[in-house]
Amino acid sequence: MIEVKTSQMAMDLEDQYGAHNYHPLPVVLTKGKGVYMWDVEGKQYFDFLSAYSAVNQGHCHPKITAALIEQVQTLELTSRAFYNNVLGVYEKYITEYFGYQRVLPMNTGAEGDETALKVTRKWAYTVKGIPANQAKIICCENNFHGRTISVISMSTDPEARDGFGPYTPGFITIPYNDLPALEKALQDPNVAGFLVEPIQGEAGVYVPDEGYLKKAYDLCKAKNVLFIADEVQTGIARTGKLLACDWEGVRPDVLILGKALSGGVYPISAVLADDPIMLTIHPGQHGSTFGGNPVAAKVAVAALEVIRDEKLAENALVMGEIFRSEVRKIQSPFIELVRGKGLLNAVVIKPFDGKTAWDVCLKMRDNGLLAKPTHDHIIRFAPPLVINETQVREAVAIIAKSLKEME
Ligand code: IF1
Repeated sequence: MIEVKTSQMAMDLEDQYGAHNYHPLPVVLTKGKGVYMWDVEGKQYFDFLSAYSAVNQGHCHPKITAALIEQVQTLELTSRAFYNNVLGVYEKYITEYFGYQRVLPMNTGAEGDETALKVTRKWAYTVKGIPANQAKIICCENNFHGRTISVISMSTDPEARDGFGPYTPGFITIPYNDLPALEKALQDPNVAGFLVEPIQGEAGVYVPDEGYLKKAYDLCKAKNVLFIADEVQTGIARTGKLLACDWEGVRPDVLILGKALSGGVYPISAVLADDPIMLTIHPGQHGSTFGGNPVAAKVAVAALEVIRDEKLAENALVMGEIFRSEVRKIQSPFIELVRGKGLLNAVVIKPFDGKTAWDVCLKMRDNGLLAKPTHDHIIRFAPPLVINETQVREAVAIIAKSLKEME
């Protein structure tokens, strides 16, 4: 294998041989530990993306990597054609952890969402009694649930969607954070479920009004419609509670998890639900070669233990408060708005002097902090949840310095 000696060489290789489906910030990372990452030249950075909230437990957490290494050297994959001695232990652990009767293990977040759609449709036909092929699922404008054909069929983002038709039917799109629109859509007797992100991530960390989730849940209940929460990004302590739905005491009928379920070391997703919903799926009707494999099972247990043992929800809550209040003190013509919950935060950037959010991210990179713009004018700030107060203050100083240098 050829050795990458410079950042330029790594970028050239990706440019020449990879599909051009991403536009990364120009920085080539080679090592990670806790809240830090290092580039090929040895420069150290704060990671304020956490691989889109997959690395909540911090980079290369010793307990999670040890679980992975031990299991991968013992038994890596059996497929679900046979039982293995780890999966059931994981299933008991995660269902008790989140308070559900059953789990269906998959790999990526998009597969988790696909699974939730299938489970909901199956429940609609076999339990609710919706006529064959008539089930509808309500989704929200500006959602992000992944990249598969059915998932992008729900998207309202032209970039995610255009040029990939024909689309999967059976979705009703309503505005996010709009209870009257939900109430109206729920009049249709063929509605099976309402799929929602408790905070919209890709939309720019859009936090709905207080009470929205609870009232939406109650509206769904009144119509015997499943409340499906996509907590792939918001779940697992990111927002300062174990689940973002916990903020309003809502227990989703169908819960989708991904990303931090592995602490970033392995693709692991899961759908949780109770018997009347989950047991509508019978052998042969859904699955995946890798879903629930022994390595994933061991890793997920370790990753969830770390969240609990290190009190990462509690830490995210406190550090998030400090982060937002410190960033709000920065005097800069670039800052329009700071919002978020726990350590899922966004700063809305006002273009100034021809400079955009992308330029701010380049400047922060130069000063040792990595973050990524979304929608041209929003920067997401979501460090690993193991960050401490000194590090939060250092990071905010880098953000302030970077904005100052751009004036
Ligand atoms: C990329 C965004 C974040 C998600 C929710 C399901 C999935 C995601 C709520 C699918 C994935 C990612 C994927 C990543 C960019 C990223 C993202 F900016 F696009 F929106 F996090 F904010 N549900 N989100 O956020 O999970 O299949 O990717 O495992 O590069 O596309 P996946």
